[in-house]
Amino acid sequence: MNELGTLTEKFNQASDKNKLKLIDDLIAKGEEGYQFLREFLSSSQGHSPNPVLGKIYQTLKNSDNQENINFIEDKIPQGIVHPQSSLNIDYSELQELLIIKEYQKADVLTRVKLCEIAGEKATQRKWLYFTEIAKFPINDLHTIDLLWNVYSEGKFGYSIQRKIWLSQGKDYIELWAKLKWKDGNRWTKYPQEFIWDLSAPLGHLPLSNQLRGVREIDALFAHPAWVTENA
Ligand code: MD9
Repeated sequence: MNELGTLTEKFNQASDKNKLKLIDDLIAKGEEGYQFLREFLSSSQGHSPNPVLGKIYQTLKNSDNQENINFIEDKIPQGIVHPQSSLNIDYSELQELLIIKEYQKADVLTRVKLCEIAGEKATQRKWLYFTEIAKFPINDLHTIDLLWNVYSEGKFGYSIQRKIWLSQGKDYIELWAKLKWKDGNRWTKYPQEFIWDLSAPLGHLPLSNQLRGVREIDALFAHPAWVTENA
C-alpha cells in the first residue's frame, strides 16, 4: 500500500483526537490528501457536526486550492452546522466568523447575540441580567456552543468551560486561572491580553465579562441546556 493509503487507513481507525492531528498530515500530501478530505466530508453529510468535520471544513474552505473552494461552494456553502433558534435569530454570521477563525470578532458577536436572545432591553443595556439568562431557549444556547466547539477543534464554548468548572469543584477562582482570565492576582486585560487563536488554553473563549461578578456565568452554567444532555 502507498503512503497515502497507509495514512487514510490510520485516519479512518483513529480516535477523533488523533483524527484532528492526522488532518495536518493529510494536507501535507497535497491534492490526494485534499481529495480524501473532500470525500470524507461528503460522506459525513447527515452526521452530526463535530470538531473533526469542522476542521476539515475550515481547512478546505480556507485553502488556496481551487478544487477545494469549488467543492465547498457547490456542496456546503454555509458551513456544516444548521443553526437552530427558537427565536428566529440568525447565527450565520457567527458561523462565518468562526469558520475563518476570526475568534475575536466571533467573541464580540456572541455577546451581541446573547443580548439579542434576552431581548430589546438587554440589547440596549449591552449586558445581561442572570434572570434573563435562565429563560434562554435551550436551542439557541446549544447552537452557539456547537458553533464554537465545531470550529475550534473542540477547544472553545460554554459546555467546555462548564466541564472545567465542574472538574474544579465549581470554584471560580480555579476556573479563571485555568481559562487564563486571571493570572495570579491580576485580571487579564480586555481585549489585548486575551488569546484570540487556537494557542489559547482550553475553554478560553467565549469570554464572559466578570466586571459585575459571577452571576452571569453562573446562570449560564446552571442552564438546563447543559444538563438535559451528557454535557
Ligand atoms: C473574561 C474583574 C469581554 C471596566 C468587553 C465587554 C463588552 O460588552 C469595560 C466597560 C464595560 O462596561 C469585556 C469583556 C471582558 N471585560 C470587558 C472580559 C472579562 C473577563 C474577565 C473580566 N473581564 C474581569 C473584569 C473585572 C473587572 C473588569 N473586567 C472590568 C472591565 C471594564 C470593562 C470590561 N471589563 C470589558 Mg473585563 O464593559 O464589550
